[in-house]
Amino acid sequence: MTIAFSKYHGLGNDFVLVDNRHQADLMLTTEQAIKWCDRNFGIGGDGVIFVLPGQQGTDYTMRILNSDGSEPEMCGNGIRCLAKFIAELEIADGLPTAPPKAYTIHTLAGTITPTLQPDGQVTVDMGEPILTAGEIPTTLAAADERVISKALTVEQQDWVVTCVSMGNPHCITFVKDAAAIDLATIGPKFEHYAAFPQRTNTEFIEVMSRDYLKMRVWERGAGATLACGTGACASLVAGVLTERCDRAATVELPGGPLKIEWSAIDNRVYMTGPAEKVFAGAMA
Ligand code: ZDP
Repeated sequence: MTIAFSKYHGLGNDFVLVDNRHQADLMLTTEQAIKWCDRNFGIGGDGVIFVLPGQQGTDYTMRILNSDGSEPEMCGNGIRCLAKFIAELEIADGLPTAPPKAYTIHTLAGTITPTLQPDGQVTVDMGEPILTAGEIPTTLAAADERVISKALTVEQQDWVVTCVSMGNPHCITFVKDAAAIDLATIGPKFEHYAAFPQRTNTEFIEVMSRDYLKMRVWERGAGATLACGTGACASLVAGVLTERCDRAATVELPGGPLKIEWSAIDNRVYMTGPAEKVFAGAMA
């Protein structure tokens, strides 16, 4: 038996999407998902994303497995891809999908709402950032305190870090030269650092101006990727908390730019960026 999939990417952060709307259990085992993500022995991807029936009144549920098989709470680039995938499935079902069209999506990080824009971009209401150490989670501060500009020694180097959760954990460090960071060496040391009990995603940010950040990322469970939507949101929040940037900025990732805004009105973070279908197929 083969299972149909569609391959999408958001700024080069690439995912295999599976129409899992007819059942509440994932159609793939963890082992299958790992194999599908393998760029030599499988389809290739930073993760597999499943669209399942909605829960608690939402239109759909999203679940994602990282390329190492672990399950993150949220995925910013992935949910833009998911919105496009859902539109395609609904069109195939004969349902009207005229942008702007919003979907409510249940995730492990709560309800997230992507909206398809007439120009093909997707804007996502990513919810409110979580700033207390206990919830992120990190032990770099007391459970009810924030972690803003804390000194940390990783791999015999001194860093200053700010921690933010967008449902999933992020450790942000502002650097002079993001291109000079040896991600493959330093990334895993942050990911597995003892102060991050759920491991962490790590962003290295170079501030070009108050409304333009350059970012490189080492993702928990997926390694160096070309883009990370939750990471771009967390980095903008960290930039505002440390008074480095405005509440709205462009975050340039290796795969291209995202527009991020942390609203002063509702405290929610809004992300706008592209999502593209690459190909479809069926896999054993
Ligand atoms: O938190 C994690 O384990 C991440 N690897 C999840 C994926 C995040 C993603 N890159 C994003 O865009 O937010 C998909």
